[in-house]
Amino acid sequence: MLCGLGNMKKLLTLCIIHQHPKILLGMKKRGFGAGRWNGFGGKIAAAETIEDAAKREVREEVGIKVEDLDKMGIIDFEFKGKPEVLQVHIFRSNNFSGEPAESEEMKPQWFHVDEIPFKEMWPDDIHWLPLFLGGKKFKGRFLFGESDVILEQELTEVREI
Ligand code: 6OG
Repeated sequence: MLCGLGNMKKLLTLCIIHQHPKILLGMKKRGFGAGRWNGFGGKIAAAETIEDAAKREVREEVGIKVEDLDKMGIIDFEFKGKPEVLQVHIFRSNNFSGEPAESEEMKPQWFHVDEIPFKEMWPDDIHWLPLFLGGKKFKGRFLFGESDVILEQELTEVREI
């Protein structure tokens, strides 16, 4: 965890399996973001690389093993009035072993890229998922206000992440 002048960054992973034209999402059943479709991911444990954390979270939440991860983006999420910044490291994988299975945290489902349930996702997703699906890398920052309304946003395509 990085601590600076009054702000704290909490690193999180988010992994979306993309086998064109489908993506695998999970309905979050509990905790932060419950009731929304999202990729799989979570916190980084001590002595774990961000990529290892991403693989572990996918295994724990949907029961599959991913080998090759591409890092596609990094987004800082801020919530008005809260000092904590969530820095989410976003990965893509197009292959895995095992069968996606429901866990205590997530109920998985495949979606065609033309039928992504944006209304039941975090409101930032509609902005960066098109870049992700197009194989573009990006960096961004979103500031959320009450009821998870986006107050400010920055999103830039980058060459290297
Ligand atoms: P746990 O707290 O359950 O991990 N996450 C977000 N994902 C999107 N698309 N938008 C956001 O906007 C997000 N904030 C957090 C990161 C939380 C999971 O939710 C993701 C993690 O995969 C605010 O351990």
